[in-house]
Amino acid sequence: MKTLIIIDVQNDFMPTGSLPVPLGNEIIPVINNMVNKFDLVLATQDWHPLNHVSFASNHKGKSNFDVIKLHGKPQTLWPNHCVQGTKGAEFHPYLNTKNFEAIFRKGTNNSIDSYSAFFDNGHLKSTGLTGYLKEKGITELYFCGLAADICVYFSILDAFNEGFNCTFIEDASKALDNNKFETTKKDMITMGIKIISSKDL
Ligand code: VGL
Ligand code: ZN
Repeated sequence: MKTLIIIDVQNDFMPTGSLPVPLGNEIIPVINNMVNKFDLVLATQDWHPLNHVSFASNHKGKSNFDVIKLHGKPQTLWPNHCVQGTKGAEFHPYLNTKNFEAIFRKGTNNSIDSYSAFFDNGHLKSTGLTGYLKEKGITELYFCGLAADICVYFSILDAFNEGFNCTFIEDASKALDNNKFETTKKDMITMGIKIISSKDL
């Protein structure tokens, strides 16, 4: 069963949002035009409480994009984004969500960040996505969305390590930092993850 996982296509990651991904809005028509090529379409939402540890506003004296140590690991501090129940956390209004079979929310625990659709950043807690996919016998996953160098990348890494066959759809994704994206792409190629264009589907 050919399965698409659409990562975090939410208002706050759009050019007019609080944590803008350059040209993030350009992927909407690309995604809408390809969803019918899949047997199953799933999506994620970054879904933070207002007191989330990844927000610079919750750390006295810290600024957006500072990096701190959290549970012994580097944590980037972000502007407030995708706060549960706000407009910014909603899917982009033009994204066709009609055929989404399920939506997985992540980053809901205030004390740990979660870039991947599968696990939090400390790999302490699963979102249940692996179990959901394995129960359905799914082996082949396609990924797209925002941000290509962060949440899409970490979702693909986890999916690969969970034994799924992974493909990244490049023109249906945009990166927050294009230099970092080049590195993550090399990583993906080294691991044997396929990188395609939606035209190849
Ligand atoms: C994301 C930074 C913080 C993402 C989420 O969806 O890529 N990036 N939270
Ligand atoms: Zn976030």
